[in-house]
Amino acid sequence: MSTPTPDLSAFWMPFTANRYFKRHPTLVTAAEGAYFTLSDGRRVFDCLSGLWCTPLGHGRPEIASAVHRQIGELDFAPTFQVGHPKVFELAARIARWAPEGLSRVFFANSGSEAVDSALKIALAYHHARGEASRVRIIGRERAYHGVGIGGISAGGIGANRRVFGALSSPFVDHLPHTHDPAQMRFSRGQPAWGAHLADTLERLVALHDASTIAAVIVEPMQGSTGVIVPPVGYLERLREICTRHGILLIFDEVITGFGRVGAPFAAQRVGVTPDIITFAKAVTNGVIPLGGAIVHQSVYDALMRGPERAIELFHGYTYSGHPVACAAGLATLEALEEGRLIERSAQLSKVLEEGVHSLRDEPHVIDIRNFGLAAAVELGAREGQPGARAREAFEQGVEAGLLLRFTADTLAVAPPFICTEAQIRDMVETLRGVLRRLA
Ligand code: PXG
Repeated sequence: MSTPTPDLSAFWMPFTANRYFKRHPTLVTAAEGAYFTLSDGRRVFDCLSGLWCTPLGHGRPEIASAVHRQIGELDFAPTFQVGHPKVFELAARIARWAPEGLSRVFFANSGSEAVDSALKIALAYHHARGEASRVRIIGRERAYHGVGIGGISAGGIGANRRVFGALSSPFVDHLPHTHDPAQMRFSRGQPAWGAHLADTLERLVALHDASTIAAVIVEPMQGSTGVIVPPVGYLERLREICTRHGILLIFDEVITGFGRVGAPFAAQRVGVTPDIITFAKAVTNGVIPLGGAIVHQSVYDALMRGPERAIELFHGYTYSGHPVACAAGLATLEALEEGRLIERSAQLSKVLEEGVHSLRDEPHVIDIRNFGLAAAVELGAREGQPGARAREAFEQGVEAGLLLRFTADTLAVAPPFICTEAQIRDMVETLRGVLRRLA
């Protein structure tokens, strides 16, 4: 059964080639489990769990009924000066999942807001401790921290920063990214080479002085720029240098949080505890927007000073801790726990690793990377047409029954935790067919 195409002109699509899309539209009209249905009735496998945000698969009845119940009971309540029970419950539940010590949760509505909140908390922390000169943020090349002003300042994607320079913070610097194909091409999981790249932080400290640096923010695994996996020992070394210089370490876990890398957070997977973790996406299984920052007790405590009736942090959103989002979050975390889905994610990641690395000798493949239940297949760019080959793979993927994600010439997959081993193997075999048909 096919659904008629509406007038496409009014919606200005985000991060999309609007004119091209509107001439070649792909419309998604329904979703169930690990599949989307397109407007022409075809089903495609949801290779990236939405945009990394639906690990439990689509159409979960327990989340739908929690949301429905919540709207009937309390559709909105402010969290400025008053509270409602579910926001406290969800904060406590998230804190229970977080590494030891990260016990305070600030809510926002998206990953971008989560990042901006975390950066503001870092500045406020140093200010409260009498170190107001610590205003500089250290990000990393190829980092994606969303599109807020803080996020683009710390982020490392030229196109996201270039036009907006006047709005972004001048008090930033960047670590080098860790991807060196000559050293790590086709690594399985964490590359053995590259821990020393963290030492650049020492050079940035020497250059700017620790007294000007508030925080280092990194994605433990860089997701949106093509699954760049942390070298063994790299995050450990960043932690050590930050601690030595009184710099806060922020892990942006908007993609890696809630099981994607086989542990509640990447922090636990690699055994490194940051001072702040940002999250969004999977916390509600993508059903209702929600994000936030999980903050170490000591950072929170440093701000709980001054007169008891005074606001400690001048920051927050109308929808910080929206009751409907909290209901969706509680139902999602309950389902992740009940279904032992993080263990399942870890289990499936082995099948994904075997599968994607079997594509090594297929046409155009120049690198394959994987970490947890996420992987990337990088293709050689077509002469003078960067991105064209991956776009063709994306389009052929849809024809073959896969909704892939591409960035430049890299294809990314991060299937839902509820899928079967057979579905992952099928996804890989379908992708193999697509690669063989590429020009
Ligand atoms: N931090 C990280 C690490 C992200 O990956 C954000 C912040 C921003 O989140 P919001 O909710 O403001 O979009 C992100 C978002 C992709 C893709 O295809 C990745 C993201 C968003 C859209 C697509 O890899 N990451």
